[in-house]
Amino acid sequence: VLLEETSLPLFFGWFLLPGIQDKVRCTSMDFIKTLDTLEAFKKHLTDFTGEAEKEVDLEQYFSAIGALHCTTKFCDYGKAEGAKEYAEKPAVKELYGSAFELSLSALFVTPRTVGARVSLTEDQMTLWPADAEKEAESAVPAAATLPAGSRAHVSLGCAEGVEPVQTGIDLLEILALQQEGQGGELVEEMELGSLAYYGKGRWLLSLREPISAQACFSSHYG
Ligand code: ACK
Repeated sequence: VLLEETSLPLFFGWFLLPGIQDKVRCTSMDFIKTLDTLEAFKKHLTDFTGEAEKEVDLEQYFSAIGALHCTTKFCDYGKAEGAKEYAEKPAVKELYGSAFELSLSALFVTPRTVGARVSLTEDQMTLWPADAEKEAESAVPAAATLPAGSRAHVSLGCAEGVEPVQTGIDLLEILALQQEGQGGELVEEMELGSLAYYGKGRWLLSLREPISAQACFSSHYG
């Protein structure tokens, strides 16, 4: 076996430190619980259930994700395009193991996923792969037209049968609609921030106060 290939991780990313993981989980749970009670959400319930008049318990609907992280590069142990090049980038080598403060600026929910949007700083962008958005083009045609870093997120939960890779795609879809000036009707001011609806069960809560999350840049072998 080629040692070089097997030595590449499943993915590189920022891994949230334990204390802040709990805080993020609690905040997203609060949001989901509150969303579930809103009249506006109930009005669009069929997005989630497929049937009218059916109840949904959002807390049960999504299953939690293991260690919270923000993926930079999915390497698939070297099988993903550009994996080796990414691992060899000077910034990746230099910053491996370093601490960062991620800014979680929004929470979003769709019938598939729950996640947090991460707003990357210029420094953090040195670790962001140039084609991360473009790689999602088959799922979100406008993805490549969005600013670099748009896909940055922390997956918080997935509906049954949904893979975490969907969370970033759902975020890109919402941001593409924002860019086109479509949807995003302001639904209500919540304690945590402003809630907007983007159709087809897509909800985005822009946090009044972004959550600052300490994270370590590292990799995961799975
Ligand atoms: O929530 P995530 O960012 O979505 O974290 C997990 C992580 O890698 C381990 O599976 C992400 N992931 C999976 N497949 C891909 C892919 N093709 N492109 C980008 N990220 C991916 C997944």
